[in-house]
Amino acid sequence: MLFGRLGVVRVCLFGAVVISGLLAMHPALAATWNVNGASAVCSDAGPGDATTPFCTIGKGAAVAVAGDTVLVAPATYREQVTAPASGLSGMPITYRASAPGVIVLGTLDVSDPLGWTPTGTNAWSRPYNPPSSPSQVFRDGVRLAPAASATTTTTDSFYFDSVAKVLYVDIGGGNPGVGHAIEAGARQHGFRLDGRSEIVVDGFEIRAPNNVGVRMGTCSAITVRNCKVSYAGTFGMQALSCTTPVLIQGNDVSLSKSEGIRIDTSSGVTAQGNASHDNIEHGIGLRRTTQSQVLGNTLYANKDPNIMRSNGLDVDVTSTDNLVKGNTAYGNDDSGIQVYAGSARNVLVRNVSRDNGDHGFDVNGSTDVKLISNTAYGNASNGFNFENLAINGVLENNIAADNGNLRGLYNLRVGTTASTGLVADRNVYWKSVAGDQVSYNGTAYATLALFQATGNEPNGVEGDPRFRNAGAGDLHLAFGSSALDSADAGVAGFSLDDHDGLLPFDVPTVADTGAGIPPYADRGAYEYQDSPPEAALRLSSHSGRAPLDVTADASASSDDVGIVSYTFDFGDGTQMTQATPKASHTYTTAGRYFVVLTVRDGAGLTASDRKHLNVRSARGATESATRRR
Ligand SMILES: [Ca+2]
Ligand SMILES: [Ca+2]
Ligand SMILES: [Ca+2]
Repeated sequence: MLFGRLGVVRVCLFGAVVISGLLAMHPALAATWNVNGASAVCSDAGPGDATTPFCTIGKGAAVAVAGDTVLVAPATYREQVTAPASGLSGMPITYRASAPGVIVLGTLDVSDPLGWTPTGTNAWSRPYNPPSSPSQVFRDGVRLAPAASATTTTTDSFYFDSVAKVLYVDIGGGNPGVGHAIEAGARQHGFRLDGRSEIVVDGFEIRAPNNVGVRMGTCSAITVRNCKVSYAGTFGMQALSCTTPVLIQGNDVSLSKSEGIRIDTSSGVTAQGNASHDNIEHGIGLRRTTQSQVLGNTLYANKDPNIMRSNGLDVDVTSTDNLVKGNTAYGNDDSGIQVYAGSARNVLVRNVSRDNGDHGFDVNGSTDVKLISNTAYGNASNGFNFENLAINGVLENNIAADNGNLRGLYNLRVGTTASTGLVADRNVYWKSVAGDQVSYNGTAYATLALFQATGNEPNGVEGDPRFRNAGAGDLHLAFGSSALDSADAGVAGFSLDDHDGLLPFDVPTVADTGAGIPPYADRGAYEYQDSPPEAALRLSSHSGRAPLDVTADASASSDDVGIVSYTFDFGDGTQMTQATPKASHTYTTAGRYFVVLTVRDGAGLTASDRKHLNVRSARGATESATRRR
């Protein structure tokens, strides 16, 4: 960056506290503080410029004021970054990784064999007194189990005596440091942003803190994006008692001992486009949180090996009035998305929940929850489940397919205390094997028609949604789906843009039986989009003497909506575009030609096919030396 400006700012910074006021008037003076823990010449006593960077992120944090950037180069930083100051509106303090590989590590290396002493059991011990008592210890990157005492360790476990400050590690008898990398928890958090506002944290890799990867307590105006958090001792990220705006975006959070992302007692928090997976508890958890948004996250493989309790998304403990849109939850041990315990008036729209260990969508003890345009497929229990006084639910425009097949369960279950006020309409039900579609108010219904006799689902459909490739997790709709052009776009909570951000497409060959505007929106999380055509060309002849008559036949070409034009390029300068699939042409000159067919559908999507052709000289004529291609 601009060294001249940096120089000016540095002079100012070393000058006085009034700098933040000056910067507010002169935002162009914002400084960049360089940190490079891998540099041989780094110094926390130096200027923090590109030539002599700081060694620690903490030093950059200590000097940064509103508008500044702490730019951190790739290295491993064994520190907790505690933000000591807030930015100002429009002038945040930005912590940014300059490239991938900026690792904020929460552990200390205790691999040195001489540091360990044998005990009377298989455990070895060493004095250990880090800033934060270890909640976890790793052998060669693998978490050891916590033991209850120093004398009851088992193989691959640890115990920390927090009074005597002694760490015990049991790897089955040997010295833990011989042939192994042992890392023990030493710092509470990766980043701690408590009480701060106007902070941006961007691009860091945060590993194995004793507690939280990125901790945001009593915060506002915080953005945490593009970070990778793994092996947090509790939550990968935690927003506690935060107020709008807080943006948690584009992060990858995994292997937390608790939830990947926890949002607690907050409002106006947006979690968007994150991947949260392989955590021991939920991918994302909301508690006591309102007016927040969970958008477009991918939540998978969250699982506690000891008990089924881990959901992709858990909206829980009076978390009301939130928007849950466009998320994908799959392969979680418990339900994909659940709304629990007094979490009223949440709107779930355009989400996909598939192949989870319990329900696709589970609404329990929470009233007035709207489930609009979601897709539930292949979940072990019910696709959509309402129970325990989850009254006044709204279920419209959803697809429920092949849920509960192996457990004798249902695409939709509404328990006896949850049926009051239910509005269920315009959903698609499908089972590819025998089984009841619905359980409603204590009665099972084998078909949608039988369920419709209860007065529900006047516009429901029982039919194959024709997912593109359900076995591979692709639940986009294929042509001929039972979900096409039939959703109610006027229902409260409906989203015109689908799970992928695409708008409804009107399939001309499918009658528009939807309601609202437009009347051709589709049911489920995805809007069917026009597919490109397939071109297929046949020639009546591939060789012969000039003059050679050839008919090009494109009638085996196809399109989901219909081909509107066929273009034939015969390769000798003759080209024709027409609405019919056959064209004839006479070659008069010997040569080798390619005939190219291009078909175009009504949306302008094209596809091509080509065939080659050999025209020999006319009988008696000298073999032409002219050969084309
Ligand atoms: Ca449509
Ligand atoms: Ca249509
Ligand atoms: Ca098409």
